[in-house]
Amino acid sequence: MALLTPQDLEGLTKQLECNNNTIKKATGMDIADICKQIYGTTLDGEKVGIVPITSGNGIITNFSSSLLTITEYFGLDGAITEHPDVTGYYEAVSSDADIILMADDHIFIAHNMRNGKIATNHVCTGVVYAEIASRYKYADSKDILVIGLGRVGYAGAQHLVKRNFDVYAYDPDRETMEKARKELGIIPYDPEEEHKFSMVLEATPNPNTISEGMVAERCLISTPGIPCGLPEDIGERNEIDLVMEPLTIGVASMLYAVM
Ligand code: NAD
Ligand code: 2YG
Ligand code: MG
Repeated sequence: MALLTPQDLEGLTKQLECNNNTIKKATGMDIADICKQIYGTTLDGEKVGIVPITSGNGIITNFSSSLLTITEYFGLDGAITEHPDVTGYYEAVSSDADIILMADDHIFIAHNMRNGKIATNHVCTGVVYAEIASRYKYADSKDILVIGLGRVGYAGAQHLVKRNFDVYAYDPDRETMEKARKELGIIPYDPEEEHKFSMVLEATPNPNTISEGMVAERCLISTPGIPCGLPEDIGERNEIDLVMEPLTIGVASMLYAVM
């Protein structure tokens, strides 16, 4: 799995504000409104314990401090524990944290200690980016394209099917496509075919996954994928609203999911 780098997290607040403006312009709602709509919950100053985790590839510089910035941006009372790992977890629980945030190389969770709810970053990221794409004001139909059906994209596609969109999807992995067709009822999409979408969810770890034949002249591309899958020239030739941000939107979704 591709891990975040400290460079991805540079200028996080600016990236957040810029994306929030794009989302408002494209959907009429901001990130918090979208999360409230998805989960039917609100945040109310909860205490969030952020536990650095050293296992595997270890601490990512700025990861915990970025989580602190995000929790504070959404009006919560965040704190990074002094120690990492089990000692840090003990510290967070002992200091009465309502929600614990922590990640190793495989899974990133939010756990609400009050109500027992637990949420993962990959599912919450897929769901929130899918919801953003689906709320595009200038959509020309209910057709929506999902590019990449891994942990994030599969959850996004599932969310869109539940919301009754016509969900087309593409992943080069045949078994993944077959599973998504059988389990979710997605419509298999062939990237060689000319079918232009005004709403796109891209969730791959690769660049240049989006081609001219896939996108309507005016469209919303909602993509958690790092690096960005949209080639620069396609962005220049079309009127594209691009939502793309490395951490905040997914974490907001996790926080609302456990309320
Ligand atoms: P994953 O490895 O589980 O899935 C990636 C999928 O993309 C795979 O199924 C792969 O076959 C598919 N794929 C590769 N090239 C493709 C192409 N050209 N067209 C279509 N599909 C293609 O990864 P994941 O956990 O789902 O994460 C996806 C991306 O999202 C990664 O870059 C990850 O770092 C990023 N991510 C971002 C956030 C965020 O908040 N921005 C959160 C979580 C993950
Ligand atoms: O506590 C730390 O500093 C580290 N143990 C954090 C490790 C996080 C690893 N996960 C990722 O890089 C992502 N794939 C998931 C993060 C979500 C946003 N892209
Ligand atoms: Mg995010």
